[in-house]
Amino acid sequence: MIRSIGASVRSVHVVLGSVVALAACASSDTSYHIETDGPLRVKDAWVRATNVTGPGAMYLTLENTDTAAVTILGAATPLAGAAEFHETTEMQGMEGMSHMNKLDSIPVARGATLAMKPGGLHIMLIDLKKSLTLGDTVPLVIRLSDGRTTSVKAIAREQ
Ligand SMILES: [Cu+2]
Repeated sequence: MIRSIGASVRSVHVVLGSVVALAACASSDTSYHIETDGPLRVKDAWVRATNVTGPGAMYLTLENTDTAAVTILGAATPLAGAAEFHETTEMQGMEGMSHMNKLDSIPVARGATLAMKPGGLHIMLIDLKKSLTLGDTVPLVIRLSDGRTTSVKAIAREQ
């Protein structure tokens, strides 16, 4: 199983194709940075470099190495007003348009891996407090329903 998405989903916003095309580019970076802290093992965490303040997007792969299922409830970074877990989906019958749903909780089964990448699951950084230039580090803390946290450091890159 690659991932399981929580049932608790609500609609946040609709974005036009031009924005989404940017987000759909697959990563070609080969860096394989692994961080282990708490019950989640995180690797290859990155944010899209942006020279404007506004929403940013973070991607990472996490594995639940705990002895039981965990539930992700949220995330926070000092560099943004809010960090939300979103999933991008194509809107049926409306070419070029996609839709982002905010996930209020994300269950991750024991041993399961959750891959966040452009065009799918991502962490939206809302109200970025500074531009993200190549090589910048963005710290983020992921919060679980049992109160535990996992710290992540994401590197800014182009895609
Ligand atoms: Cu989003």
